[in-house]
Amino acid sequence: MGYTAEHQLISVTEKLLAGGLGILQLRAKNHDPEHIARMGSRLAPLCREYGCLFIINDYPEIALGTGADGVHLGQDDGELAPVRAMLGANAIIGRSTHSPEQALGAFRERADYIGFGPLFPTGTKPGRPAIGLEDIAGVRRQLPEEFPVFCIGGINGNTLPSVLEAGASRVVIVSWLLTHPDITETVAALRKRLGEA
Ligand code: TZP
Ligand code: MG
Repeated sequence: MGYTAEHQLISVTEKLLAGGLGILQLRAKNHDPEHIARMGSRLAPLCREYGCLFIINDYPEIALGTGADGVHLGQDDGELAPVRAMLGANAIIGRSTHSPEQALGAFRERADYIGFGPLFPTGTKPGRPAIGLEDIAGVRRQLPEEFPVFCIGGINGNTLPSVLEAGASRVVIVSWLLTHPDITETVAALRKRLGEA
């Protein structure tokens, strides 16, 4: 990642944080671990300054080395227990889930939160079938109320009302936020709306 891309990442992050972002995940599929570690080392203190949790996707050892709050694992990223042993009881470990069965499985292996989706088709995860909104209420019902379920995938200003109506209380939004002309305002408005949901 060159200087401009790094600078852009920091600048976008500052805009997100200024709007009151609650959690930031560094997900950089096309970058090598050294770059991810370098970016993580810059983003971790920035997030802390704003009181935003910071999670590294895919690499527990980078989460450990950068002082991130935790790590996010996909379905193919192995068992959670060894990662917990590496990062400690206070680390936040999340898991991506794509069905009610996987959601329950992640809860049982003691994930701290799950991502649930993609609800809608999304260019951020091409080829991954959308699961729709029908299962959100069921997943919410089968898990304790305080267990965080983050609905993800294709959420934007148009789809958000239906996602909230389906029972979601937390959302992950990537492309809609990052392409919005006013990122800070949009995060602030979303926070307000989700607080009311
Ligand atoms: N996993 C399921 S959907 C998704 C990930 C990482 C990306 C969601 O991105 P967007 O751009 O908000 O649709
Ligand atoms: Mg992964």
